Amino acid sequence: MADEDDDIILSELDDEELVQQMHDDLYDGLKEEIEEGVNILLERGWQPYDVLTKALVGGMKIVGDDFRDGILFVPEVLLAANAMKAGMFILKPLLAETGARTIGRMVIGTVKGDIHDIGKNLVGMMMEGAGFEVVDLGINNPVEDYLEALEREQADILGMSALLTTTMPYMKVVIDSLVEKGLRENYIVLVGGAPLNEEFGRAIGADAYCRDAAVAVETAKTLMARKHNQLAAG
Ligand code: B1M
Repeated sequence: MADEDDDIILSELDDEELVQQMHDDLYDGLKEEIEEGVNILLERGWQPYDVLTKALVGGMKIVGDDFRDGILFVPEVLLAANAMKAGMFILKPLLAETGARTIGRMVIGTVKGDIHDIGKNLVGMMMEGAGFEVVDLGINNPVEDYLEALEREQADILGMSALLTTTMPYMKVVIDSLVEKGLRENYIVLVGGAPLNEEFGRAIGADAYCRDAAVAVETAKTLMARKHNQLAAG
């Protein structure tokens, strides 16, 4: 695909063609082209959130489908992920600009055994954009890391991400640990990741399963407001 794309001048494409081309470029792991595409859309007045969801997340969905179907393999998917991250890097400060005051502090990390971090990073970015403070623990976190960070950061919210059916049960290990230590009620626990669903969130004792980053923000706001009301009521 790269050869035939050599002559394409991104700035000459209309919005729809450009988004389509960015999906192709993400698929091909073309980091610089993705950066250029993101900048062009922003210059054309696109909202950062729309660039993120339509051009980047939309493109990653195609990568995911072909990975699942054995058309793409780990090295290609890694390149696509790097290109996606480069685009997210440009959008991050712009998404954060919309936030005003701190409405809560969240510790977030991908669980032990799992190295997927794009979705988790996106949630962190959107939470910051909405006015939360976010402490990102990165990937492959054992229960001790979560517990230590929650205490150290005096966090309100624990966010956990898992993208593998083999790693999602680890979320329950973390929640059970909070229960055992009598700390569960101190935190709002939100979980997310492609293989999860609401039923799983309920079954492991999370406060909520969040389908995507926007839902994570809305859920965090609602549950924080409820927490403040409960505290005020004594
Ligand atoms: Co992986 N991988 N991968 N992978 N990978 C999946 C998850 C998979 C579904 C692909 C497939 O088969 N279709 C499959 C899992 C199958 C399963 O468990 N049922 C899979 C596999 C099998 C694997 C390996 C085992 C492959 C191998 O080695 N043979 C391996 C595992 C490594 C490990 O973790 N130990 C592996 C490796 C990799 C790469 C390293 C190549 C790369 C990760 C790079 C990186 O993250 N830095 C990768 C990628 C990129 C994917 C896919 C293609 C894309 C994931 C992604 O970034 N999506 C993925 C396919 C898919 O998901 N369809 C796949 C975009 C992102 C924006 O969406 O992460 O879902 P997502 O996040 C969303 C929501 O889920 C939610 O909000 C986000 C934003 O809207 N959300 C949260 C996520 N976390 C949240 C936390 C919250 C709230 C909401 O907290 C409050």
